[in-house]
Amino acid sequence: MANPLWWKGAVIYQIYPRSFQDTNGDGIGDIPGIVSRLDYIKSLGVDAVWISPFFKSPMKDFGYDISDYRDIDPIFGNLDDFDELIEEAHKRDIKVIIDQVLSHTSDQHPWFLESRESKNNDYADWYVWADAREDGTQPNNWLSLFGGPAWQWEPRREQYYLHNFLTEQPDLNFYNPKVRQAVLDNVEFWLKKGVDGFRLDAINFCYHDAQLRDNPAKPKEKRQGRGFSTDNPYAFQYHYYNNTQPENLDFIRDIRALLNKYPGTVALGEISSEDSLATMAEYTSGGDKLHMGYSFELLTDDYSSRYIRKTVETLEANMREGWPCWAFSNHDVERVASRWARNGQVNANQVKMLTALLGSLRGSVCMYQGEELALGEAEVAFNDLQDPYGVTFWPNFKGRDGCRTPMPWRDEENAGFSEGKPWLPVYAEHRAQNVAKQKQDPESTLNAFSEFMAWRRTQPALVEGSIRFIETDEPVLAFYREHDGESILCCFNLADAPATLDLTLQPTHQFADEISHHNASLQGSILTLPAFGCWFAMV
Ligand code: TEU
Ligand code: CA
Repeated sequence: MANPLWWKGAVIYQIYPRSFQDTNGDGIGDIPGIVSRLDYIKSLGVDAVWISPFFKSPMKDFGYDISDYRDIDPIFGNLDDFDELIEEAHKRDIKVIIDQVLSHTSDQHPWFLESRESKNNDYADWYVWADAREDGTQPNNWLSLFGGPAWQWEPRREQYYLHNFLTEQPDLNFYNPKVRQAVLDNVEFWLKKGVDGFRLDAINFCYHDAQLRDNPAKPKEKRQGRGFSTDNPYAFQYHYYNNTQPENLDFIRDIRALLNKYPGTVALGEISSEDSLATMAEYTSGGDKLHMGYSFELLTDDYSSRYIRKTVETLEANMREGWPCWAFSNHDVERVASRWARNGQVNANQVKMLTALLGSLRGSVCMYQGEELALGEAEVAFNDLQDPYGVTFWPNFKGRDGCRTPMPWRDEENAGFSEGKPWLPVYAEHRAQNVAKQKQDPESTLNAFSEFMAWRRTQPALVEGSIRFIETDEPVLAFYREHDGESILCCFNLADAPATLDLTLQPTHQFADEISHHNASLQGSILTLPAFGCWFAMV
């Protein structure tokens, strides 16, 4: 019997399908491309894939604007290809998590095309419609994350509709029970297809404040950008009312009840609220809501050991029943290899250490395609830019294309990604970091990644143990993972110069060979970690 709790401590490899592997030369990655790379994914030693959206879409937000929830966009293939993907992944014991974008649809979705026509059609109340204020302006001060007001005027109805993201992504009205049921039916369609779970996009955005109250202003010193620049006016408000309403919890319970009918399936919620650590705890509590919350807290610029420890401890303290999911990179933020680089230089040893650190935190982890290769953020010229978010805020914020460029597989034109012209150029520096080359090199980050993951699997304390930090000074971070009477001490040097730690203990076993890429040495009680080194020992 398969383990229904497979997701606890799982390593989840995130695939951005447009940029993974193209098989038909149109320059866009596709589902057959993912199938063709399943052996590679297996060799990484990961448990699951999370695939960003591949549903029918006008692609204004590259698939996060869905016009048919039950079909594959022809760019990516068809439903038969998807069935094959599930079958081939499962043959290799790889679980498949797919994205579900429930809070909004595309403006080309049939529900919206009907809804916008009049105030009394069958779908009139399926989206969030509101009258203009007396002077004709928007109903309130809510903003779109991607720029401008969150309200778009619709002349057919002479009303505004709400969109938290692009104008082409109208928000569904979850106060309408028909909407909730229709959304759940779409989710069930994929459960019946045999998926193992969902990453629930922007799941705290389903409900808005029914009274449409204005969001309060946020003082300058409180503004911070997680994935968006602090000069985006979105950062100038507290988003108390346009998302994270208490009603969300009821809907999440409905999702969980549905998943419970399909044992072994999992819900990983993307939560980006004002206080996302507290919200994550709330959204994953009680055993009747999300299985896992996806934390944004390590997608920030701060990599100090102080910050990482505080973040993890705060979440642990809040989250008693829930299970966290950590990530350093995804398709929305600058890749960690450059975001946390010193002097702008991607450093292979740092990336090896970060892989080990992420893989040692308590929780599940998402590793984004290319993280195993130490890919840094690509520079994308304005003329090549695809992301509308980047186009709006250029050059202060360059958008998300820099983390979305194609995977480099081989050292050749277009890096083995496509026979045609890629939708975003392959980044020249990435070509030299290609998979084929790294496979040959015993010291590569790719091999360090697979070796670490293979070793991690043999250590239940790392997969499911508790976490307890010890006092350290910058730049060292150290904690115990404990499980069933076994205790592994995990130490990391976050800086580009050697550092020491006084341990006053004698390990029963040091893991040196297993993680040979991270050489450290213990003399007496003094542990010396080389630049970006790490060290593991059984104590
Ligand atoms: O992102 C939603 C989201 O809230 C994050 O982008 C977050 O707001 C941002 O990083 C700042 O905190 C999801 C998808 O990941 C993104 O690609 C889509 O564009 C967006 O939803 C709309 O569907
Ligand atoms: Ca293709």
